[in-house]
Amino acid sequence: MIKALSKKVVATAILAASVALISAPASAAGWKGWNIHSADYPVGIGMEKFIELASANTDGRVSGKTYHGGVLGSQTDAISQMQLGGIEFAGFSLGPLGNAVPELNVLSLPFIFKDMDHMHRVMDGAVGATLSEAMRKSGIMALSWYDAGARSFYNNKGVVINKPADLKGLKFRVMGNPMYVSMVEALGGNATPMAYSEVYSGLKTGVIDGAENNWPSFESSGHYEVAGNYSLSQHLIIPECICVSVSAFDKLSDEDQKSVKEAALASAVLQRSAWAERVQVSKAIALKSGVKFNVIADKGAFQSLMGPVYKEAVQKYPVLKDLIASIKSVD
Ligand code: GTR
Repeated sequence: MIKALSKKVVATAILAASVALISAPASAAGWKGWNIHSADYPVGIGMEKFIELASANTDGRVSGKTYHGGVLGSQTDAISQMQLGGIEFAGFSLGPLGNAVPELNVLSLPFIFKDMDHMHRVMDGAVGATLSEAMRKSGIMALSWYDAGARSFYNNKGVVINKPADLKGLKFRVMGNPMYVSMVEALGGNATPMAYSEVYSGLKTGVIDGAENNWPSFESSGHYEVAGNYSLSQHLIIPECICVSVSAFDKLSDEDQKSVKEAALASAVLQRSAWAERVQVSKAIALKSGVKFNVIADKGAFQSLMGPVYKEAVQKYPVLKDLIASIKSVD
């Protein structure tokens, strides 16, 4: 009986496997997705929704799996992997992507956006479309924009940052884009680029005195356990994307491309609402654990030191001049 049953089970399994094989899409099966954060982080939630909808909308002609927690390497590694065809989709920060796409560096200019709403109006409008178009040349394209809040400074030296002079003598970790080094130096601090995965131990061992990030990353990475002062400078608002490899996307039919794009747009709606919730949760966790938090009353003092950063950026990337003007013209 047991033998007979197991034969039946095996036969059913073989049948199911062959049906799956026959119906498996030839072109876009098994897209690999990169995420630096955990699956329950807003980017992870968005990416899971994206691939689920992309698959449903294309009757399985597109399918894939998201690798969370940075197991596929740093963002710098993932960018080259996507350009070489090893990764098909990702939840990238547009900050470090500026190294591959000059236009994107406009988003790494400190205080370029008035607030999150302004950023949404810009990214969901003509500037967002221009940036998306510019990205294609790098082999990476953005299908929709995700939220990543505003980044603020935190440190493990007990310094309450209220004015630029408070950064003096502190060494901050920054993301891998030289613009952030210029930014911290213009404020009077020291900066060192470092991979995200190394920041926790850097803070713990004192290799760095501080870093800068949004509430969800400050909390989910555990940085709040080793850096007890968070000062709300909100100096950078850098969106993220559901990005796909141009070569993988171009292999799809027009209809499937449209479906995949729709999946990305729908996932962004979910990601943005998950983001808003997570900001509150993360802030509460950090404060409950004893993090000292201060609102910087005079952000103008920080802003007024950014002239050289803008100047250097425009000299290096002349294309930024018009983009800055376009962003400023959006109310
Ligand atoms: C996070 C962002 C990551 C990464 C990280 C960092 O806010 O979501 O993609 O850019 O910051 O500081 O490296």
